[in-house]
Amino acid sequence: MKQVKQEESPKLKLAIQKSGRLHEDSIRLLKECGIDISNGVNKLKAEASNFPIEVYFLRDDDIPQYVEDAVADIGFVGENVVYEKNKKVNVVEKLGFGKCRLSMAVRRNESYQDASFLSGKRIATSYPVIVEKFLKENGVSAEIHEISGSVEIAPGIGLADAICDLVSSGSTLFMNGLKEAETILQSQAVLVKNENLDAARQQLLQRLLFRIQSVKKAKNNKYILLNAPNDKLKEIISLLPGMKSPTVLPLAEPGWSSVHSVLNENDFWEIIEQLKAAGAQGILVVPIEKMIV
Ligand code: PRT
Ligand code: ZN
Repeated sequence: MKQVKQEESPKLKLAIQKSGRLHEDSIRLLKECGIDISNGVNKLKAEASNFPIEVYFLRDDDIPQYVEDAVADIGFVGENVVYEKNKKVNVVEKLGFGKCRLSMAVRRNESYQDASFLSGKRIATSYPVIVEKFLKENGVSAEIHEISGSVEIAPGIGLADAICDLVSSGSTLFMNGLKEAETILQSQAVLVKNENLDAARQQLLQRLLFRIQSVKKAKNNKYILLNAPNDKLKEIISLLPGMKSPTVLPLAEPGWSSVHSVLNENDFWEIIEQLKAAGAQGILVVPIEKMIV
């Protein structure tokens, strides 16, 4: 009997870093999005059991190329890598982890005022494309030495007068007698996509993005519960934004109410102080797991 070939439903192919600084946060984000992947530490590929997605484990440097070539539909990768590789991919969403900055650094005793310091000097970096663009924008000509690792030792061994490298805490620079002179790029992990996703995959991406955005919003917000005397309610409510407006419930004790709301992490402490000053008591703050708005 002739078999009718079933049209396979599409899967979204996602590339993430195989190992390194972005690996665990990438897996965690998927998990927070409710996507369980069989652990494929020593594998190239893993499948999700509950979302049409296939995860490829790759070196971060290769991810932009794979996404441009549609070997992967989307990828999680640092903006620093995206801009350095300069491939044809679209940056769709910042992911909120892997934060760092790409900075110029010089010996601690040098006085760096601006990019003109670099004129005629030797700069060691793993980011020649970004550095060249920076020099061009600043009308400075300098010699770029591309090296792939341990860039921070270059000035100490006389290989360069300055370096351009990723910095997070700054301790690597400090330990090598260097200081951060100028930040040229703020970076974090981003979701990139192939420029020509078909409609079915674009729809899957929208579903994934909806989940990622809900996870990110939840992380930036806290749920707050407090008790307020009724004569102070108006003032207290005016301090609280809430998703629509705060929920107010009467307490068993006459003259008191319980107020529930959502606060943004950024103005959190300031609002708590104002709430206390306005007469709020028994303030409880709890994390939000997902936030669908
Ligand atoms: O094997 P693969 O090629 O995939 O990994 P990799 O070794 O190229 O990259 P990896 O895992 O080191 O970093 C992956 C991504 O993490 C980078 O592309 C950045 O987007 C992001 N990231 C965030 C960082 C840092 N913070 C960071 N601090 N990447 C590197 N560093 C290094 C930096 O190069 C320097 O050597 O950490 C040192 C500085 O750190 P501090 O804390 O001393 O300032
Ligand atoms: Zn790499």
